[in-house]
Amino acid sequence: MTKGYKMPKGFLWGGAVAAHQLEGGWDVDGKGVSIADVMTAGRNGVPRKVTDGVKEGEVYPNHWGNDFYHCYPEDDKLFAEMGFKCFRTSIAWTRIFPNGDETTPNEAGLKFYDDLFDDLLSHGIQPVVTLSHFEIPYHLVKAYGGFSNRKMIDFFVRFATVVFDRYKDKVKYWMTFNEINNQTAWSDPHPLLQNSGLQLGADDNWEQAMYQAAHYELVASALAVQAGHAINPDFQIGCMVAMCPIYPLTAKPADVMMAERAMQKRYWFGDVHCLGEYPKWLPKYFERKGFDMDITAADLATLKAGTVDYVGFSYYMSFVTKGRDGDQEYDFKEPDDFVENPYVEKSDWGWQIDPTGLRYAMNWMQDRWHLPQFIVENGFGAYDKKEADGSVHDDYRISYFRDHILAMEEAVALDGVDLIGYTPWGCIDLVSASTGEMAKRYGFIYVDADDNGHGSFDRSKKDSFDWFQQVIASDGEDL
Ligand code: P53
Repeated sequence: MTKGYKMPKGFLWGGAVAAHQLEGGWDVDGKGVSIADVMTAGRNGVPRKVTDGVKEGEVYPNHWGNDFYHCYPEDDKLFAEMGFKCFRTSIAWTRIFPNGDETTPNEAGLKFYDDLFDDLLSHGIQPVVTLSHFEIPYHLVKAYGGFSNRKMIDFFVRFATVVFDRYKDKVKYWMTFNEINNQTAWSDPHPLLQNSGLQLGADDNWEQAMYQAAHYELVASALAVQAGHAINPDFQIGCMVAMCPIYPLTAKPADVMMAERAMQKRYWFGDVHCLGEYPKWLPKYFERKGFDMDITAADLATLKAGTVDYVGFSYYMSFVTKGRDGDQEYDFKEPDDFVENPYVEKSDWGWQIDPTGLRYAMNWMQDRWHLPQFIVENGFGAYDKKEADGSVHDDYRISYFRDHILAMEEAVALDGVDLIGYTPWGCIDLVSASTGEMAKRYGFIYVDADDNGHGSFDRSKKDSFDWFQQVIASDGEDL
């Protein structure tokens, strides 16, 4: 056993998921079609496809997820048994506003989350809720072009206000947009579709479109923060960034400058969310690139007035980049400018395993954004083998968690980072966001289902279940 550091009293140990990746029930009780419902299954190295609506004969794994929509009472019991203090999930926008542009919400959708939150609370587990986790209503994509359209701000704020008001006594911790900065990478087609509901071809100026959509999202987020605080001043409303620190390959000055620019380009979203203003380099960059941005003075005032209460972030891996000698512009482009890190191992999906990077990132964010932090995703996607007796010996997962939790505890105990909680990703097996696979498993709880939705969907405990239970019971001391 490794000895860790005890986390402070009230620390929120838990687990994290997103509605579209586990609920299933994609067309029940009045739910509309979301982006996630038109994404087919991919595989390791094979991207998912987006179809124009739901098509006969295609495989859409988010339609069934792990059937949490029907199984949550059983799952909540298992979470409670592990000792969870909180559970992060998202609200499927299309359960509340099936098309996204209605004015009256769908009562059956609202009731589902009332029942889910009540059940969690009855086990002493507080819900932590993401408003938009990769699943904008598909109608808003088709009819409005997603967040390329300023009208989306109103639709999002209406959705946020309805659920803030409905769950004001059940939910304290909220996040506006999941991994808002995930869209800085260009890989056809989904980061922009998943994050912002933009469907662009390789010939479109995707980069300008990304900055514009992100701006509207940041304004929408700032308005939601203000609306939420007006509804309940005790709300804690955070941002959510995908934190993958980017290192220079060597001490060569050009490598260091490129890594600095890479960090600026991946994390300016956090500057706006937390500090309420655009960093100085960005308007210069828009000018140099000739991007004609719709950013008004009123928008800038909104951003300043709607800063977040905490930094929610995911951490899975770090990246590395290198400079180009004599290039004054350092126009880092993701993923083209990434290089391999010779010092770390990788998962079967090529994700670089780097626990120290978590501690590094927590220090970096503390110094830059000066806000409490909440690790709302961290975990290890792996192929698991279920033995004949039903057990799953996932020692590789335990070892990933042990190293990362220790790094997190060092950031708190030794470096003074103010950390609200820790919710490992996919605490119960669910559909992968990037590949649509079930085979890329993250859970402490195994779900008997394959990539095509075949299986009993029965739940069982992996070895990591008992291990994480012991971590929580010891407040993080027994790793
Ligand atoms: P999957 C890319 C890089 C880091 C995190 O990812 C990412 C992504 C996009 O896939 O997404 C987050 O399932 C996201 C979750 C997602 C999880 O990480 O691709 O917030 O929805 O499932 C893990 O292995």
